[in-house]
Amino acid sequence: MKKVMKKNIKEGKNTKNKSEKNISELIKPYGDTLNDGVIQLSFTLPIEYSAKAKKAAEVYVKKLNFDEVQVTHAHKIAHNFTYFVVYAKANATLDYSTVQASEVTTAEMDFYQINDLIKNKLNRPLVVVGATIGDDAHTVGIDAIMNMKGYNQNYGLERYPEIRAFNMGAQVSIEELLKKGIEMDADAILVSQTVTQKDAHIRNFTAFIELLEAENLRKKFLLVAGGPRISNDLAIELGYEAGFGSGTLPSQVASFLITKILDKKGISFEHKNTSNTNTNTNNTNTNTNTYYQDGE
Ligand code: B12
Repeated sequence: MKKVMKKNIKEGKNTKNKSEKNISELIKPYGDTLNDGVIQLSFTLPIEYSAKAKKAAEVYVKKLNFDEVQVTHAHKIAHNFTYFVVYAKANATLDYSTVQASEVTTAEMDFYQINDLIKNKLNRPLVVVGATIGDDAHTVGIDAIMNMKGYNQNYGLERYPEIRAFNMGAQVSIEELLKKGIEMDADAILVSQTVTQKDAHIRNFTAFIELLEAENLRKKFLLVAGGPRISNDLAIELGYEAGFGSGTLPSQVASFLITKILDKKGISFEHKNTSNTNTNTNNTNTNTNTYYQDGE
C-alpha cells in the first residue's frame, strides 16, 4: 500500500482515501497542484540588496535541500539587510497519521450560554485575573481575551456580566500577579507570553508555577497560558491546565473556564454546543432569555 501511496504522491494524486484513514496518510505541501511540495519561505540576510544578494538567497535555499528555487521578492529593509520571499519545492513527505497534538476539548458555548451557566450553576460571579508576565510588553493578546471589546467580533471577558475580569496589562511581575489573584480570590489566572526569544516564555511560565508551588497555592487557581506560540501540549507540560494559541476567541476561553471549574466542583450541567468554529455567536441570541440584551 505504501508503494501505491508514494506513487500517487509522485504523480500528484490525492492519497486521502476514507477507508485508508488512520493507516497511513502521506502529505506534502500544496502550492499549485496537489502534492507539488511548493513552500513559500521568507527570511532576511545581513547583506546589501543587489543581484548578488538575490543569487545568495537562491543558493542558500538550495543548500536547505529545496528544488526549483525562485526568489520572487527581494527588498532592502535596512542598510546591509535584505528581505526575501522565495518559492521552492520540498521533497519530504509526512505521514500525517503519525502526528500527535492535543487541543482544548471542552465544548464551546456562546456568550449567553456561558453567562447562564455561571449564574445558574456556579451561583456567583466567575473571577478571572490575567496578565502578560516578565519583561514581555505585548498587551494585545491578553487584551483581546479580557478587554470589553474582545476580539474578532467576540466579546472579551470584561463584557460578561457573570465574570469579574481584571486585566493587569503587561510587564507584570509574577509576585504582583499572584498577589492580585489572592486579593480577588480568583478562580482562574490567565498568563500571556508573546516573546519567545531565548525561551523567555518558558522561563517566565515556569517561574510562575514555581512561585505557586513555593506558596503552596498551585491547586488554588485554574491556570491558563496563552500566546501566539503557545500550544496546549506545551502549556500542560509546563504545569498549566490548558494553552491557547493564535486566533483564540474569548468565548473559547470562557467556555473552558466555566466547564473546568464546574467539573472540579463536581457540579453537573448540560448545554447545547452551538459552535466549534470561530464564527461570532455574540450577536445571535439563540436563548429566549433576554436578560443580557440590555446595552448591547
Ligand atoms: C504589536 C507588536 C509589538 C508592540 C506591542 C504593543 C502592545 N501594546 O502589545 C511593540 C511595538 C511594543 C512590540 C515590541 C516588541 N516586539 Co513585538 N510585535 C508586535 C506584533 C506586530 C503584533 C503582536 C500582536 O499584537 N498580535 C495580535 C494579537 C491579537 O495576537 P496574539 O498576541 O497572538 O494573541 C492571540 C492569541 O495568541 C491568544 N492569546 C495571547 N495571549 C493569551 C493569553 C491567554 C491566557 C489566552 C487564553 C490566550 C492568549 O489570544 C489572542 C487573540 O486570539 C508582532 C508580529 C506579529 N505580526 O504577530 C511582533 C512580535 C511579537 N514582536 C516581536 C519582538 C521581537 C518585539 C521586541 C522584542 C522588539 C525589540 N527588539 O524591541 C519588542 C518587545 C519588547 C518587550 N519588552 O516585550 C517578535 C517576537 C519574536 C519572538 N519569537 O519572540 C514579533 C513576532 C515580531 C517579529 N516577527 O520579530 N511589539
